[in-house]
Amino acid sequence: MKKTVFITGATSGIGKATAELFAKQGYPLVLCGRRQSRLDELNQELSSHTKVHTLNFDVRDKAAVQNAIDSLPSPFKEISILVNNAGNAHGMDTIQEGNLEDWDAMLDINVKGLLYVSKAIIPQMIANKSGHIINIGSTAGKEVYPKGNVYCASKHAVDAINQGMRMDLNQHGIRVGAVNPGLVETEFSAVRFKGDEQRAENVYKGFQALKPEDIADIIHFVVTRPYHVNIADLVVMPTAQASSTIVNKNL
Ligand code: NDP
Ligand code: 8X3
Repeated sequence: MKKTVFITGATSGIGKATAELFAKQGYPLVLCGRRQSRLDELNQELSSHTKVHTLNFDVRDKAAVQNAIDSLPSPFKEISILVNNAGNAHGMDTIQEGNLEDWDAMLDINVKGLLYVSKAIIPQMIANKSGHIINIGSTAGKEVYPKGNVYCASKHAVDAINQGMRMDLNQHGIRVGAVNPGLVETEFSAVRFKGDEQRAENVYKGFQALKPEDIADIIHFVVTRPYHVNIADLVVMPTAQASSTIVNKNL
């Protein structure tokens, strides 16, 4: 029997591609997001491969997070692999022009949401003396770029939380690691630019961005290493990208 994988932000992009890959490998899945129609579609699409349970909650709502996880039926209760993926950038402004609601969204979702989900799942991993947590960070958690201020801060926080989690859970035999992608073509920029499709498309124009399937593949590699191997921190960029601000559009 394969281990149960719990994926936040499974309705789109990296989370969805990860759900699809793990489903094909036969892992029981708990898939989370806020868009119920997408959760239903995923459930229908993936149930031919594996057992799927969907949970609809906003990671910002700590009571909803705990209730959703408490509500899991017994075949899904024992979570062995947690992929902390839900998150987005909201806006891209100088600090002086930044929007307070965007700042709240990024810190509440990318940082506090990740903490709430982890806090609800870690106790049973400790009780089972096993578990694997993969935190989806970003190159934005390794460097800062102009107008990236608060998004970068949120991902730097994920980097710190990843390290802290690994230290604190070490005594319990729980593996913790981060996957930090560069530019991946998903709904990320459409969310960041609030539906301005042209602006979102321009982000990925003129070079081959990473695909969400590339990150899913890496997450699968990370979790299929032998137990004594923990990929603690991994950075992956498109070949065309050298840093947040250097992208070769002439390849
Ligand atoms: P998408 O916008 O395609 O997916 C984001 C996912 O997060 C969706 O499934 C969305 O589901 C979920 N989500 C967003 N807000 C909430 C919330 N408040 N509560 C619950 N779920 C939420 O973007 P990506 O796939 O690109 O992003 C996934 C992760 O990867 C993020 O953490 C992002 O920061 C990170 N990342 C992305 C990169 C990129 O270039 N695309 C690069 C580096 C890191 P729903 O709306 O249904 O709730
Ligand atoms: C997403 C990558 O460069 O758009 O985390 O911030 S970037």
